[in-house]
Amino acid sequence: MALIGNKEYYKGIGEIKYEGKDSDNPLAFKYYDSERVVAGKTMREHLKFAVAYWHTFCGVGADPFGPGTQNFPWDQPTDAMDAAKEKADAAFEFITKMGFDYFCFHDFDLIREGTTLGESEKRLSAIVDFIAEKKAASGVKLLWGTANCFSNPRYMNGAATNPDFNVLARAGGQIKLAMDATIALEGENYVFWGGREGYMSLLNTDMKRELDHMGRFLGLARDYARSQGFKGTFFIEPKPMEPMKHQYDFDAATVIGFLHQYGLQDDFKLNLEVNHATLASHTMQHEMAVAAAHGMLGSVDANRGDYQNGWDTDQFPNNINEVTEAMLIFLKAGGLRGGGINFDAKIRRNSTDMDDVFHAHIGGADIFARALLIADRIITSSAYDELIAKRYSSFDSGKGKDFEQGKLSLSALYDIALENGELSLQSGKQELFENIINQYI
Ligand code: XLS
Ligand code: NI
Ligand code: NI
Repeated sequence: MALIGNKEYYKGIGEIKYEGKDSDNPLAFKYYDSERVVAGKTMREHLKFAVAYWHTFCGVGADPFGPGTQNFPWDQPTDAMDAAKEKADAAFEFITKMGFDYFCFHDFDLIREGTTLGESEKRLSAIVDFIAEKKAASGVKLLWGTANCFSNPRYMNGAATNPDFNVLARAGGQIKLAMDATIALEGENYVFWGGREGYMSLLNTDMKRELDHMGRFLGLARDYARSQGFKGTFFIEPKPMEPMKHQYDFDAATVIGFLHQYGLQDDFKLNLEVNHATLASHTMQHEMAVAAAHGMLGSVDANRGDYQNGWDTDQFPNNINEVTEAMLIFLKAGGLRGGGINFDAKIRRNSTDMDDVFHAHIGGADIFARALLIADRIITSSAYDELIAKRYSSFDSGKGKDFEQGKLSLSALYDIALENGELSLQSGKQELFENIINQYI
């Protein structure tokens, strides 16, 4: 395959191809057959896999107990622009070798932040020009861009919810530039993950004022992007905590309420992340069902947490039962509203070979492809849909239908209850449902 830069970073690894489940080639897809049609669309169209710039090309494996373990050649140059170009070369080499169509970034994943906002602006616009050429040459697209308004110490008390107006203004300036970069790279969506929008202690926090600021701020950001011709969707990515003790974008239900409160519901949808769902004591399926019920199932950050310790470990997905249940909701919702499946996941600190990140993304793509196939078979060939319909069939006709159509009062319910007398129990049949999932896996 043709390399775009002149150096090869992932040496000895070619384009990853589909070889089927009986292949014993570890560097091949076993289930992700990009052009295979499932439920009316190719796997490529359904899944829109994206590589997360931050984990795959910036994260070097540091943890609170020790420094990074992965020494990337593109981090060597001392000049910011040289390092950023090398990183982009490596990124496009990796994404094209994987055969994926998309990537996602934070502003300062692309290039190191400058010492002033003006310097950062120059750096960003130079690297955006460079990446625009690589995009055009490779056909790789931008699923979404975002701004990192949580790492720099200036944001320790939040960005849009900072009690200091000047920090809020700085975040505004930074997000304007991140939106400019996203628009210049033809980003299909723009994400807000409020990394420090929340509080460490409620004692020093005026919650109502902070929420009002965040609502107004997001409206300004939307208006700016729209004025620049951005037609894509804005996504909020819920997460209940970490780094803050409590974050305002707690979960899907909280964010949907917030969006309606501040009049943002027509432009914003949700980008849901598996490990954020579990941190909120939900399953990913729950979060997706909540979003889908409101027409706001926008995009997915795919990863998984650790079942024993519960942290935001951002591991690559590999639990077929969970992903199958998620893909059932995905298919029933008619897919994602504008987004895709972004692998917001990192290899472990002790995974230090250059091929480890390939194994990680191959596994991630395969588990989603396999789950998509299984979910489609459950919907088309099993009794699953029929069983659910049966549970609700009392609303399909008669008084149940009248209720759904708004034709009954509470007194009418009283009359029906009197007339019915004692009711027989209706089983939820949970074990039967669980067995169907298992049978089709
Ligand atoms: C962190 C978030 C972050 C967002 C983008 O937990 O998942 O990576 O996806 O800022
Ligand atoms: Ni996360
Ligand atoms: Ni994420």
